Amino acid sequence: MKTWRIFVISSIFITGYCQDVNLTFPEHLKLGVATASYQTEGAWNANDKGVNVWDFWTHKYPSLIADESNGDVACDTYNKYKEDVQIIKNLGFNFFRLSISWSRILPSGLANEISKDGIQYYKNFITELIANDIEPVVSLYHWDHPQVIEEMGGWTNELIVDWFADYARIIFTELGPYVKIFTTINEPQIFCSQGYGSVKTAPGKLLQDVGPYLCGHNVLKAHAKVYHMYDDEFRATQRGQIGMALSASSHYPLDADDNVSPDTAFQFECGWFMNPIFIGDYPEIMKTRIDMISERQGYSESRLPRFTPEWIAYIKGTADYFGLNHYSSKIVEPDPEEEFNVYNTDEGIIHTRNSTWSMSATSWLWVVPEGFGNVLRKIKNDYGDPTIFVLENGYSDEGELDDYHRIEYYYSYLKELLIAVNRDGCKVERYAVWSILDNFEWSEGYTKKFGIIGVDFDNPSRNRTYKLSAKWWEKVLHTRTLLEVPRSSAPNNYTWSFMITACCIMSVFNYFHIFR
Ligand code: GBH
Repeated sequence: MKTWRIFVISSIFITGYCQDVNLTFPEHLKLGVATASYQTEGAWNANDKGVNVWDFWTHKYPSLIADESNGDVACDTYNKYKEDVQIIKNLGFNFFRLSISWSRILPSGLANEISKDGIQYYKNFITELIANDIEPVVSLYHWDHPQVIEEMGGWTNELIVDWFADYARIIFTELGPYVKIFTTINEPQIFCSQGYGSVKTAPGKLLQDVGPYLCGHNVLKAHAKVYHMYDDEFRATQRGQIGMALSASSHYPLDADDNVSPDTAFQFECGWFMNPIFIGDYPEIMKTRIDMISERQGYSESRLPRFTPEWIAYIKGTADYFGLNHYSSKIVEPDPEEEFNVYNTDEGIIHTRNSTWSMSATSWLWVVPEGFGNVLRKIKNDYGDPTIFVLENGYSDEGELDDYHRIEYYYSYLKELLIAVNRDGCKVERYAVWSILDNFEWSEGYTKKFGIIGVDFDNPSRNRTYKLSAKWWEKVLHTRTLLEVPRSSAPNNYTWSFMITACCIMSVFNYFHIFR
């Protein structure tokens, strides 16, 4: 009887611990960190660097930034990149995602004048990474185009397609020999809708309704042109991969029977760019809704511009991987006012959250680990099982050094990632932490921190400090296994439910034992 009892109790524990998930990172899944030029570099006027839209915007309208700050110095990565490379090497990350500042390479915005200093800075940075066994992953554009280009209309002027391609050719020529992964453009849906339809991000032009789609249209053309240029002029010798990065949330319906709203929300957020690239042309739901609403608003033509069949074919297939930035999820429902023929937004969706989701320091970032797995599976199913690079994933707080919540976030999200990869076969080959350093968080200034390394922004030397999450990551990287959140952290739901179940089963067993 006693042996039996021991057997039952130990099986409860064993089933508790041996979850059905393989928590080991497969060999082909490389782990890295991500940053962006304006958010980290500083040196905004070093040598001949030109002014970009974020320099101009933060200097002219400081009140639009939460703490009235800017990226003039930021993390001073421009001067401290060697120190950062050592940190990344010691932690054991496989790759480093950085972006290039267009106006540091082309002070006049255009290709007539190339900055030797700009090229040299990135060459030094990238060769330093390679010398330390860290793979460079390079974005050509993370929101900071030259102000002079903006004066000429920025992303709303179709000529930017050629200007961007000229800039890209210089990067491929100078840096392409060292770089195997390029991202053309980071999160166009954010800078197109917020930069050309609101004052949330530079250039902050209120071209409501029309501007965002015009921007998106030129982004897709510019991306495709650069992709084809890489194919024609560089791929044979450089043999790299090139794609675009989009942020995509998971969407859950408020009403379980609503099987339309989640996909509609996804199409307006991600399909806007990924449908033309992976499937061909804008998503049907965007075309029908924007056409219909534009007509009701009295426009003579749809606010969503159309591609010719030639452009549709030219854009389709221009990605060697699906670049995904993922942070959070949303609850969605149809806007009830549409029943009365009131159209408040093009997508016609109300976004809320589930009250059980815990929050970060950032208003839109709720912790919903299962949403990560969902979005990976949706990409696999909807876009033909592409290679996926997760190029950003992270959590914000107020800057605590004992950042248990950040570790819990990474633990729970990575577990979902491993389920999607090891169980469901999602082809994820890169995963990047956003971010290695606390940095300039756009309109939130330095008030929100995403780093696993803290930066002292009050100190001119911008000292770096390891947070607990960096130390946790170091262990994960050295074992290539997802490790439990350190003990002193509050038990998570899983631990609680496991303990309660174990107690119940044991009492039931005792009950029978006594009355037998
Ligand atoms: C990333 O974008 C950026 O690429 C990176 O530069 C940035 O530092 C990082 O996020 C952290 O913010 O629900 O209407 O309030 C994330 C893009 C922008 C996606 C805001 C979610 C919510 C808009 N996110 N968006 S809303």
